[in-house]
Order: sequence, then structure tokens, then C-alpha cells
Amino acid sequence: MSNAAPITDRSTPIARTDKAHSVKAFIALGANLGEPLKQLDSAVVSLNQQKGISCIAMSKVYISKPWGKTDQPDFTNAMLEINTTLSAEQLLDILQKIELEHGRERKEHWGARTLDLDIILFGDETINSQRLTIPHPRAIEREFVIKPLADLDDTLVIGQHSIKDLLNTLPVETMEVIRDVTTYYC
Ligand code: A4P
Ligand code: MG
Repeated sequence: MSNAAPITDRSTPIARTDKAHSVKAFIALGANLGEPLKQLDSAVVSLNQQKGISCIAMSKVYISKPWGKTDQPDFTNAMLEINTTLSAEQLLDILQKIELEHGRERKEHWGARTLDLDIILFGDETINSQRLTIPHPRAIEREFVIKPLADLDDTLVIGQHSIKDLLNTLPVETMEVIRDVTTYYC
């Protein structure tokens, strides 16, 4: 007779895989100092090496005119889809560490930067804490966020807005595609 506990015994904790706890999140990648495309790709490699993060796909890569503060170089932007078992705050800690490793200096709000990693969506969570606002509050105003997001999943909804509606109503910015493929990691 086997001594193994019956699998129907619910008093025994059920072993869960990481996948069972994982959340899908979207991270906006931006840079306009140094070698922006290299920094974006290097950030994705770093993120994929972190415990609790697996990269799913990186969108096409775009160049756009600076939004907000216009007297700075053009930006290179893309979107990254990940699965993560981290909390949103833990993810932010890692994003900020990777920004620093890529020479990020925080001198002025909306200023030029070697790397900016913003959490756009974290599952279906709404977060308004001291450190985090999710969905990202300015995402719906920015074609350089919405377009790469739509490359990855055009069924997404941000707050009350569907990505498809946003794409149709956003003022068209001058965006150049500099890498015309989505990169899949799994
Ligand atoms: N924070 C709050 N919510 C979030 C979130 N969802 N994701 C807090 C990430 N961080 C979030 O950010 C300041 C603080 O925001 C963080 O400490 C975090 O606790 P920051 O990156 O240090 O600097 P920032 O410039 O003041 O803000 P942010 O949000 O990065 O600036 P934006 O609004 O992203 O603007 N034009 C083009 N074409 N492309 C760009 O990528 N980017 C900016 C930066 C301006 N113009 C641009 C682009
Ligand atoms: Mg940021």
C-alpha cells in the first residue's frame, strides 16, 4: 500500500507553479540620450534575467518627436509585455535599478534620459499610491505609447478606453518605425 497522501486531500497545501500567480504587465520603454535602441534592447535582456519576470514580446520600435518638453532629442520608444510574479512595487524597484544601471539621471521632469521604464498596465489592477499610478496616467494621450501597445494586443482596454478607439482618436504624431517586427521571447 502506498503511503502517499491522496491527491484529493484538500488539507494538504496544493503546490502552485509561478505561472498560477503571475500577472501580465506592459512596460513602456523610452530613451533619447546615448544609444537609445541599444539601451532599450539591453533593458529587455536585463528584465528577462530577473527572478519573477519573463518577457513575452517586445513591440516594433519607433522614433517620435519629444512630447511635453520639446527642446530635447527625438525619442526611441517601444512596449514590452511580461509575465511577473512580483508585486507592482517590486517591479518598479527593478525598473528603477535597471534605469540607473543604464546611466539614468533624474535631473528634470520629462527631461532627456538614457532609459525610461514606465509601467503602463499591471494585470487589471488600478493603483494610486505615493509611488505608483496604474494604469499610467498619461498613456492614453500618447501615440508613442498606444501604438506599440496595439502592436502587442489591440484588444486591451485602459480605464474606459479601448486601444482601438484611442488609435482612431489620438492626434497623429510623426512616428517613424525603425524596427518593423515584434520580437517574441516565448
Ligand atoms: N511613477 C508613478 N506611476 C508610475 C508608473 N506607472 N510607472 C513614479 C513608473 N513610474 C511611475 O518618474 C517619476 C516617478 O514616477 C517615479 O519615481 C515613480 O515612483 P521618473 O521616470 O523618475 O521621471 P519623470 O520624467 O518625472 O516621469 P515619467 O513618468 O517617466 O515621465 P513621462 O510622463 O513618461 O515623460 N516624448 C516621447 N516622444 N517619448 C517619450 O518616451 N517621455 C517623456 C517622459 C516625455 N516625452 C516623451 C517621452
Ligand atoms: Mg518613468
